[in-house]
Amino acid sequence: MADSQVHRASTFAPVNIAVIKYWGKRDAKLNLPTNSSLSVTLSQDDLRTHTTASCSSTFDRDSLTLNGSDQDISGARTQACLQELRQLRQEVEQKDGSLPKLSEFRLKIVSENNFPTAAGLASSAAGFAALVRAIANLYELPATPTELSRIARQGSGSACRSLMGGYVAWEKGERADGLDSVAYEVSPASHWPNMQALILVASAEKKDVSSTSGMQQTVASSALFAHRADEVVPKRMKAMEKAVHEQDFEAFAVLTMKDSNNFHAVCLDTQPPIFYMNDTSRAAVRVCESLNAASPDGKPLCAYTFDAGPNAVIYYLAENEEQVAGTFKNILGDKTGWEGARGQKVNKAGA
Ligand code: 2P0
Repeated sequence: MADSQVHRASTFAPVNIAVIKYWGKRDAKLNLPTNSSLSVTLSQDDLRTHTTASCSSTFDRDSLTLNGSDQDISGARTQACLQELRQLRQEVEQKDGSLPKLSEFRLKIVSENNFPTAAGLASSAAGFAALVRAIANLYELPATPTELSRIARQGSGSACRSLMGGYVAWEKGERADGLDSVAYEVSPASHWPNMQALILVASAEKKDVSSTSGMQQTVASSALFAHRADEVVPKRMKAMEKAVHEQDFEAFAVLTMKDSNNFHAVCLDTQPPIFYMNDTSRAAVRVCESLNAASPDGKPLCAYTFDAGPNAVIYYLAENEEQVAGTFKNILGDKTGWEGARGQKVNKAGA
């Protein structure tokens, strides 16, 4: 008799915000980056994707819904993730013949984001990380977070960094097949527990230029880009890992702000130019700069960073909450183009 049972597994994956940015691919098909990157994983209690993966002999097609609407999963990136996970399950089934043949069943994937999709809030990162881990859990794969990061990377580059909590690096790798282009934990969140992030939403609308096409245009046309990828980022990766290991907020803040500005400079140097930051974003930079200029010991109190959109993420230490978050929230009260703010903790991502 055919097995009509529905097998199911669920997981959460958090958003990560890079402090050394990924921008540029050395291999678009395998989704391999031109430079390494480093991010901070935010608490999954707030911004996160929740995904349930199920499979059954009764399902007639693979499907994915996001916030209730059916998604196209025929793209090469999603297919690469599904095929690889199925193949790994097949290998497990071949070793243990008593296991149900889940690899032969169609998959139903149901995802919910609790934040705006594609508005520069790292939705694809949390989305693909949750998709890959939910299916890996469903298939009971004996894979480590680093192994899963290699699969999630093929869905969306930044997703590989959302499979771990705390401070996470994505090593660009040297191999043409991408097997060494994976994420690793630099330090767990508990190593630097007073790190905080404040997300300032300037616009929750979908961004004009997708990251994928924006970075391709940058690689093809920016004269500054090679210098960033070859010279600037490799030095900053080392310096940022050191700053995290030593809990050196001054170094962390300076590197974070410089790398955000360098990334937006190569966007501006792209043909046609890409403007992710707007006047509201620049106002946040000025607030941050004036807070830092007024710091009693001359050391930065906060650091801004902007991804592929106008929203700001402000990193600061808990002891400076009142000064930093208080100042930004007062400004928000003046309605200067901000739609809202969300304080984030940097916690360990749960499995
Ligand atoms: C980052 N961003 O490191 C950088 C900073 C945006 C700016 O990773 O083409 O959506 O899916 O691999 O991961 C956004 O790029 O791009 C990104 P794909 P992804 O977080």
